[in-house]
Amino acid sequence: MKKYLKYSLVVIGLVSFYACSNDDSKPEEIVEPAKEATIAIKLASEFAVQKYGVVSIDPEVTIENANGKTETYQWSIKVAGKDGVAKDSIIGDSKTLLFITPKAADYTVDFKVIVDKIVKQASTKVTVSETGKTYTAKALTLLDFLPAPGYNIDNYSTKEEAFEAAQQNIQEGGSVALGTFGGYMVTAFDHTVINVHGKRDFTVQMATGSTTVKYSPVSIAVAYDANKNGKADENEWYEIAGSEYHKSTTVKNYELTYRKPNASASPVTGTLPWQYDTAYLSWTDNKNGSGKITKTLTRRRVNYYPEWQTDTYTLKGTKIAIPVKDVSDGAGTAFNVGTFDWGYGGIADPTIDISWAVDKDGKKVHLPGIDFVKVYVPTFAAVGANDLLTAVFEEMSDINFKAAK
Ligand SMILES: [Ca+2]
Ligand SMILES: [Ca+2]
Repeated sequence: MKKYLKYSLVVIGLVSFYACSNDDSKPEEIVEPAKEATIAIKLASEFAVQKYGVVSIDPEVTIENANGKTETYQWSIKVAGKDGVAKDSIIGDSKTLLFITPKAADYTVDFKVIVDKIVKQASTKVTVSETGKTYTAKALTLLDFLPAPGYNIDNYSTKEEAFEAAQQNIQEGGSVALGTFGGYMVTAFDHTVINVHGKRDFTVQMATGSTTVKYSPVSIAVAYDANKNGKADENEWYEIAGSEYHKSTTVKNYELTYRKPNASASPVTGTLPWQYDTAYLSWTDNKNGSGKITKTLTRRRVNYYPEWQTDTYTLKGTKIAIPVKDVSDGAGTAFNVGTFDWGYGGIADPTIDISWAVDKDGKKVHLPGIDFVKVYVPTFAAVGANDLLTAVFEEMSDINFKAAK
């Protein structure tokens, strides 16, 4: 082995492999030592931005003699630790840094390019100024809202009334019922929720169920207002790909059309005592499926269908299977309902990392932060006498938010 040590590291890797599988009788290969990689960085010395604003820091990086090695990037700032000693806090690992911070100050941002064992560093200064505005951790502005049918939705005769009531509930810390599959709401924060590197960023709290009231987790989509027009444009939305996203039972681009129940039709009683009207509310989907939602005896006086909606309406999203098990020997009076592991609202840990966002093809996207969040019900299931699985929104907040001093 000793005779090989004069060669470069690259060659050692290759030779070690041969040494394991072959005896020493193999003829020597003469390989020129590889040239060391060289890295050159051009980075502007100063940037300026307002707090919660995004500035793109885009260095020019030239690498020679990389010998097939891929470069890695690291952006960091110095942050005072609990002991008062400044430590490097990593804030990015892609070539371009989308810098955003909640605190007005001067930041020295360090940049490292690493190729194999060669490291090149550069730094720049970012001046972050105040905006004069005050901010809140919670998303309090409702932009859009449409519940799916459900026994617990708030009914109003016009869409405007329903919207106003939901907006007021959000601002006053109340709740908003979303019904069953596809029911949604879109809310806006008053600041861009920062996608903190390597950390979860916001949380979606939903009402928690009981023995008789069962709720569904909710799916989440996020939008960064990239064009700064204050609106969530169609091409700015990305879905949070949680634990169920890649499962074979998950149906992307699912569409469910609900039909308004005929108020004068006679109820079609089922065989079980709670089945008040088994033909109550018809639905069809875009997978050739169809069926009817049963009205339960307890809710017989409730209108499940939003009164302000016309004869039919369609809701869309990714449909996720949720385990639902009758534990009442088929009487339909008691159920165990499963949950999802991570990446959804209304689960044990409803904190979301913005880095889980994916595009329409399921490809990960990097967002510096998000301004808008859509919450929708991804399940379509009923739990017998306890009626439809629905979801009830309570609160959404930026978990890394620090109130201005
Ligand atoms: Ca994050
Ligand atoms: Ca926009």
